Amino acid sequence: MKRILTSECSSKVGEVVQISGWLFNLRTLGKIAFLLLRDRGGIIQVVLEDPELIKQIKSVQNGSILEVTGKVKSAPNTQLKVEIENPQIKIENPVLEPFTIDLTKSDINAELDVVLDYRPITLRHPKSRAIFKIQAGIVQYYREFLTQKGFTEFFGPNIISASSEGGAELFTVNYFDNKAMLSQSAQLYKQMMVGVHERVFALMKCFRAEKSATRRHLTEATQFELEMGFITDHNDIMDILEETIKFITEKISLNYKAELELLGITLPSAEKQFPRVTFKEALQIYFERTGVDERAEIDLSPNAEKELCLYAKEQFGVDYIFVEKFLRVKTAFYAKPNEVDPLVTNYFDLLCRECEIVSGGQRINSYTELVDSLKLKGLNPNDFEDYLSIFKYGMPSHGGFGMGLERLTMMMLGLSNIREATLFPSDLKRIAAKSINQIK
Ligand code: AMO
Repeated sequence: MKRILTSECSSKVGEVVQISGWLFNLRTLGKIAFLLLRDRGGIIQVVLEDPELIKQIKSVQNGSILEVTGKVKSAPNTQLKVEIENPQIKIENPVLEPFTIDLTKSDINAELDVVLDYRPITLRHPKSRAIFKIQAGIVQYYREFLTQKGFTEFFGPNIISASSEGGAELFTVNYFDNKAMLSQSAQLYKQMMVGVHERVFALMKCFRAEKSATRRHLTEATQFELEMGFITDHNDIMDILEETIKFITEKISLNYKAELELLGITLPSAEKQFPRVTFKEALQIYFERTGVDERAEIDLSPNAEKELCLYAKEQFGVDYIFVEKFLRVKTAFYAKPNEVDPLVTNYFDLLCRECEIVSGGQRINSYTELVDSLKLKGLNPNDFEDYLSIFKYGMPSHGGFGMGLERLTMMMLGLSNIREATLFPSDLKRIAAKSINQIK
């Protein structure tokens, strides 16, 4: 008999089917036992009444791989509205060691550190699975939307020979007899790709050797990268970003209802227009609302970001807010200075719920201006030779953005730590979830 999925059983009431999956849990109630079997379609209840079978299965640990053959019966009170009765059960691969964390409880009652110590297994918890199902959906809809809008996906390099962002936040790796670097973003490559396809996007790993041990920083993150040519200014980039977020939100709320319900969350509201305030206005709003005077600061503090999100929610009924025209001293060398006020750039951040999830803007597209800007930031134009060459051979006005996948997932799902939205997080204490102390 051919295996079917638990989710396909509802159309097979009265028929004998074969399903395979993980033993999620077993409960005995007097002479009956209820076995829950999990596969990628969901969790189905299997009713056991044969005393011999119950005795045999009772000794099998959760997580064991089972093949169940039985008759599908309607059961309106169960998750899939059907259950399996009269089963024959084959133990395909038994679990021999009991697992110390109970995955059948509605939440894993353990500290995040413990959850990460056992990451390959704790990822199997239904809530964790729901987070990463939704994350995969976010990626799918990002691709779908931008492809519709005429963007071409590209795959940039992660091993590079010069910094892509400037700054010291770089990991170096031994590359045979040379030193190479892990890319901080696909910045230079996405700009190069504008010369090729005009509109491009990518989903790329980025590596940041930042010594920031916060709830929202990783050393290996994933970025949605986007770049497009023939723009008027950064407003065109904010427009496409806003449309992208609206599309993703609508699709996730429509197609991931079960996961959202399981997680008990409401997505950030994105229907109304996202407000756009300048950096200067943002600090003024923060001051007026809290009395905290950061108007002389050159960047937004985490508290200011949080307050601006509250402002957007209260005043505009939306959980997103753009802050634009950052000070030139604080923006990257490639950010285009504003024509009216050259002390600020046509650069923006998008904040959601409590923090920045996207940075982007219009880029400089003149060769000489770029060389000057590199020098102004203390960078050596010789290290950017390939990149600079595109500006000699035809570059339209262009701009783009970088959006952290894990940051977006964290904020969309209201998670308290970015590591919950990262399968195998690396940070100051861990490499791919494994504690550095354990590796040594
Ligand atoms: P930026 O450095 O602001 O901009 O990064 C863009 C977005 O990437 C995510 N992000 C991170 N997520 C987790 N941990 C980190 N350490 C981390 N660093 C960045 C955030 C952030 O908003 N090249 C520019 C983008 C551009 O101008 O197109 C850049 O990389 O969500």
